[in-house]
Amino acid sequence: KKQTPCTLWFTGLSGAGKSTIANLVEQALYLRGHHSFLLDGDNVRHGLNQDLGFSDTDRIENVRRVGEISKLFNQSGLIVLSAFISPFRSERELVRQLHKEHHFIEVFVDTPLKDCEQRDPKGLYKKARSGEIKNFTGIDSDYEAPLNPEIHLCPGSLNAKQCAQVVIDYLIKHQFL
Ligand code: GGZ
Repeated sequence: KKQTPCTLWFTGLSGAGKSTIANLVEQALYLRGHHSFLLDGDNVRHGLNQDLGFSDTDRIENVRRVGEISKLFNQSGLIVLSAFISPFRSERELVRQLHKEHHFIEVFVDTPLKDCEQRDPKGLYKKARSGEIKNFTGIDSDYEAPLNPEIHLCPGSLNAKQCAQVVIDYLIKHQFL
């Protein structure tokens, strides 16, 4: 089915819902007959980027590599969904510049820290608070929220399925699908 390749770049805190929403968008794209590829910590940090940790320098390199991979998949015609905290504005801007004009779609998954910390599905915030994990985003490592994202999702007021629908509607409205 006809599609314009683009990268949906999901950014937000750990536990914000990036991967959950990205997975639902991918499912919806598949059902509509589109070809996409999802990149997240699970398939990238265990393989290509297994040499990287969570220092600022390593996160910057993580995001840079994922940006380059996203671009390559775009060039092969795919819609890419990348779900990484990607905490720094400047690296997200670099990834935007790598992409063809208007083909980088920043999706801010705006779940407040207190909500992420309350849910804490993997117990990581608890460990970060106790000092067992260092450099944890939102606790002792920065998160720079997007200033002007193409899509701003508030999972506090919409469920994951509704958030995914907002993304699909954006793609249709801007003629990517
Ligand atoms: C943040 C960490 C950390 C630290 C491990 N800080 O909720 P999760 O578990 O599944 O998602 C988080 C994931 C973040 O990896 P990213 O590649 O998205 O980060 S970045 O874009 O900043 O490079 C979390 C887990 O890894 N995790 N230690 N210190 N998240």
